[in-house]
Amino acid sequence: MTSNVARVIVLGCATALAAATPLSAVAQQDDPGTRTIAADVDGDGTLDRVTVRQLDDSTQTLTFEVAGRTVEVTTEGEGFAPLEQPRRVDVNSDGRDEVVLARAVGANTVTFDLWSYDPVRAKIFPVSTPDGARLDVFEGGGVNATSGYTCVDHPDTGARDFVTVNAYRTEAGTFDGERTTYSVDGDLARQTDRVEFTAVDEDDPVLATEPSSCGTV
Ligand SMILES: [Ca+2]
Ligand SMILES: [Ca+2]
Repeated sequence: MTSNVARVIVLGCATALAAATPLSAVAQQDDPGTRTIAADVDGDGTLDRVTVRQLDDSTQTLTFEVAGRTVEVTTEGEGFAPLEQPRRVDVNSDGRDEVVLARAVGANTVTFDLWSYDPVRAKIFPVSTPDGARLDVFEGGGVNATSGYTCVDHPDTGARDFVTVNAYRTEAGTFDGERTTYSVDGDLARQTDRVEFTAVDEDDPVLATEPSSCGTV
């Protein structure tokens, strides 16, 4: 299984185990290997339960309880605890929430995937670029780099773009990098703009990101 392929399980083994646990108990447990949030992943106006659960050192499950059904995907996830809280976002402002899920936590940078629920197929998909590669989202960077994501609204059309920023500090102390804009439709992220920059100061607006602009952090 490559990093770009997610194994999708609907009502799989782990889900069956979860189903045996009363929902109230799940909500109240303080398990560092599990995180639950509410998000409207199908866009019907009702919040759905979203749970990430660490299975082993390299695998985690993402479970949506939506419209009376439990849908789950098993994907890569480092064995870190406590788990990063999944983030409820709406990266295209269509009223259907996506979920930002940590895949790897490094010393300075967290790598995220963006997950989208398809109500028609009743499956969870990683947001990917047209070539099938997962859209990598990075945050952090430490002293010598900076990465993040932000959303840009277009009030005239109601559209919202998803923007990633990745830059590295040069020996001169300034930053070189890129700011890439995507239009996300379902699980497909089309690049609509890409700006490369060099020698910008750390407070330059081109480096600015505000995750909360994509929804609830
Ligand atoms: Ca819903
Ligand atoms: Ca959305």
